[in-house]
Amino acid sequence: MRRYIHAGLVSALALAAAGTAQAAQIDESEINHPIGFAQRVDAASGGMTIAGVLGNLTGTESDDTDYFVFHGMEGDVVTLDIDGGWGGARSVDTVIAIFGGSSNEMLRMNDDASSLDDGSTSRADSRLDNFRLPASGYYVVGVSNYPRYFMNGGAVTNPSRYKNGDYKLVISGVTPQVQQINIEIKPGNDGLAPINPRSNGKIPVALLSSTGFDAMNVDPQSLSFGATGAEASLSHCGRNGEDVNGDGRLDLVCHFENQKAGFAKGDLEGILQGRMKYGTRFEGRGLLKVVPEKRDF
Ligand SMILES: [Ca+2]
Ligand SMILES: [Ca+2]
Ligand SMILES: [Ca+2]
Ligand SMILES: [Ca+2]
Repeated sequence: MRRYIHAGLVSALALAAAGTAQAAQIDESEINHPIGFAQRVDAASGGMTIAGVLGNLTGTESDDTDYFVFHGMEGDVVTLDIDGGWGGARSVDTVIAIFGGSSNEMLRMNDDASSLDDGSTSRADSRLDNFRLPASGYYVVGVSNYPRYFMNGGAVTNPSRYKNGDYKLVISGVTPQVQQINIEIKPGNDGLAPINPRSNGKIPVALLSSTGFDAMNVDPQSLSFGATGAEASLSHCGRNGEDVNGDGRLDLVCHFENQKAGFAKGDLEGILQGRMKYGTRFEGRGLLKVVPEKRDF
């Protein structure tokens, strides 16, 4: 599990969940097994629906187990719910479990739900209700089929008895993470980046990759930048990464419309906000100085 934890370089702050936000839809991306290859999933709203398939939907059945990893906060009360496994394209009797800690200790497991829910036609669909996360960090959800039960560490019993089918995994109750990243406004400029709010130009901003943040996995369309961070000022991002600060990692340079960024006299920093392709939100702040035309002084 430790491989998912970014050595404390990434600070996370809890953000109140937006109650009205819709659950994110995420497609499973193989190869997401064994447990060390779990697919990273996160949602800005704290709720997500993952569309997955155990093995093949037609033809010969194959050996498949699916693992997904998300970040949650201590005290989050999380529900993991399988829908449509039974009665899907190829009915499969699912088993799910949640793992945590550096050795992927199995924290809870369910085969058949204790009651039917809206998304399921059979209790063969698994559901783990109200699991309280014991600590802030990364948790792995495993999806398997009966009678391949999970064990500590993430492997399954009866490995040869695989069954295939599609399913939806609904994860709810997770506090969304906001990752803090480093940015550089007007990279290459020594000292404070000068911003003239009246300019019709664009402001380049470098999103700096680090141990825990790969700028090349940013969803460019999600970016906003300006005085508050919410300004829809994006013009475009570079197609390819470039190593702006010479640390050997590719950074992403994006350009924002100066006038839409909303800077005014007295502003001391610019705020960038966005999301990773896998859903995690991030924010970065950079120094600047506003330099109005001389007649304003
Ligand atoms: Ca799969
Ligand atoms: Ca898999
Ligand atoms: Ca269900
Ligand atoms: Ca089951």
